[in-house]
Amino acid sequence: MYVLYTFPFSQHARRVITLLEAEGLPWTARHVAMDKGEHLSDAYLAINPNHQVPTLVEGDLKIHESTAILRFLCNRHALENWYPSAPTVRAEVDQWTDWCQSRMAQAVIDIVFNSVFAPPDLRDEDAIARGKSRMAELAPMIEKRLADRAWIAGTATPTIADLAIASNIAQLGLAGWRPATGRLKDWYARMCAIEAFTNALPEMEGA
Ligand SMILES: N[C@@H](CCC(=O)N[C@@H](CS)C(=O)NCC(=O)O)C(=O)O
Repeated sequence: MYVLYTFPFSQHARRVITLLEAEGLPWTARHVAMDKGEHLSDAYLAINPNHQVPTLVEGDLKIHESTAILRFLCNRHALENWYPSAPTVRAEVDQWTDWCQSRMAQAVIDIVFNSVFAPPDLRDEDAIARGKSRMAELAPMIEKRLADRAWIAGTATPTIADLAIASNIAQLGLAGWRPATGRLKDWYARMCAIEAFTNALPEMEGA
């Protein structure tokens, strides 16, 4: 049985929950009270020194980094559709998954944290502007890549790259940012047709 340390508004945890649920893997959630600072406690830091969710635990095994967790689950349970083993396809899945983490994630945090979660006196308007400008650069890349394909890596079904990117797009919804262009919008609608994905979304006005 996997234990996933999680928090409802975490876009990084959401992608892991989607995969666990979509594949019917045995897991249980362990809520980390981030609003009360539990992620900074010694007990949690012993599990994840980065004071972040998600962390996947199974016995002595502890994995942080949501995309590492996704890859681990796919490898262990032979989830070929979500993480194809053909090297050229896998390279494209890895490319977009890493792109999501290295290019998109900070823009999403800049926008959503400062528009929604930060106390009003700590909101950083420059960070919001920086995030929006970055998203204006990144969203057209997805739009362009989807020109000849339904899913980002050109597969017949969604992969962990779609899952990672869509988790971030969903998070942007909290700040009122929604996919505006045709293919991106249609792709996001396809993701939302995956029950496990929409079930993993938090209930919140604007989302
Ligand atoms: N690269 C990490 C990022 C995880 C992350 O940023 N988690 C946020 C919640 S979505 C968090 O726990 N933030 C608290 C902190 O950084 O102290 C991953 O993909 O798992």
